[in-house]
Amino acid sequence: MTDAPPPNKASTASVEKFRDWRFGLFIHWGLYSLPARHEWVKNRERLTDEDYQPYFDHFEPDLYDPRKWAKAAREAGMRYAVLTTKHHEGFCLWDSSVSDYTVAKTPWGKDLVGPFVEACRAEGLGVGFYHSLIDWHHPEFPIDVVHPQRYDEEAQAKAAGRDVQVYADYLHAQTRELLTRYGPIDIMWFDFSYPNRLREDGLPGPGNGKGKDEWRSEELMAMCRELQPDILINDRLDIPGDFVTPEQYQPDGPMMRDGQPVLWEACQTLNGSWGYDRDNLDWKSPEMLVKMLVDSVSKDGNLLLNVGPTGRGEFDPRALDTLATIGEWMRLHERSIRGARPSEYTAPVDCRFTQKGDRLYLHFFSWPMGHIHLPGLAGKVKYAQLLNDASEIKRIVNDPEQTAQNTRMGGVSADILTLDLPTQKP
Ligand code: FUL
Repeated sequence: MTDAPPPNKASTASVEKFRDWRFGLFIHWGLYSLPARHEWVKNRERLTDEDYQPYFDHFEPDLYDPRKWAKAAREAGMRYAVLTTKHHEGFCLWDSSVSDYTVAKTPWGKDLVGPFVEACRAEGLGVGFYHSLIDWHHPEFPIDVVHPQRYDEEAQAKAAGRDVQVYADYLHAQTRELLTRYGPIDIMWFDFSYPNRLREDGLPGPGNGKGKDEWRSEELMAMCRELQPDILINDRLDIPGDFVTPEQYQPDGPMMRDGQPVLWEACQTLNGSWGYDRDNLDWKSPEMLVKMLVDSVSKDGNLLLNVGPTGRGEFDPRALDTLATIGEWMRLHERSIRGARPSEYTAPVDCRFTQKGDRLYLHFFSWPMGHIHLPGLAGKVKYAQLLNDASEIKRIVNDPEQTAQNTRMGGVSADILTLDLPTQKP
């Protein structure tokens, strides 16, 4: 007999699996990949449904090969992938039986989600579905104050007659389809909770706190767990989920909820957009992204790194290069990431510790050129080596010079372990 998880919480096994993965791929793909100017283009440019229709009429990703995506993720050292089944624009990447606004009705004409799930499974990746709670296309979606084209009076009046429960039924039916058609799914990544704030002009803003009533969040979450008992659900339904999702920032330390540590995953873009954004030049360097990964793991979190495929279904070469460079780093340093946890020791400035069993990994964000002093670690480290080539690092315990310096400076600690490092960063 297996232990059924409590209805409001994922099982410990699912939580630990997710913690061990540490690094995942986020994929934002939809009609917005065609205008190629950010996934919020419909909102940002106040595009009407009519303006947006050409993207539906021209959606034909003839180069779509999710095995290539899954392979690129695997080689980058990622262990799971989360795909946008539907983003805020409302377009469905699968042949939903409750909507005509699906890939099945575009020139492409067939399901994209099933092949994605199969490809991930073939590469041994966990699978997650991102699903937007808001919908700029559905006729009964209530007044959407974050979608400025509906701020005008005419739109407000129209929205007043909308039946939010019809939309909630639709949302629930779609979630049910996603969780029954494709076998076991590891993660349900709903998006998003309305931020709790007023608009600048003082009118009630998106922070009306009504999300969970509009979406019937508790019922929705219970259904997900009933259909997929091992699933993990994020925190964007306006009720607590299994993990929290800091977006585009690294938290200061392990994340807490009600005074207790909480499972977390930072999501980050490769550039200034989640969807494919052709002209965006704001790319993060692979080095910066590796630091984000290390930083997350050192604080007991995961990193979900995003790629926005093109309208033809490929990853931009710049994204592939970045993933390959991260993969090269992971090839040599994966042991310090996969399954690793934070350490009880405090790392020196500009360094991070991760730990697995009795192995302590010290990561340098800037190379100290010579040696580094680790207070409190003398006598605790039996052997030290560089991770990339296993070459020995000489250890000096309570270096007399260092001790003298400490004494001159007021004495920091008597238990200093000094590591003798190459002057050149390996
Ligand atoms: C946000 C969305 O509005 C963005 O487009 C993106 O999907 C990000 C992960 O979540 O809330």
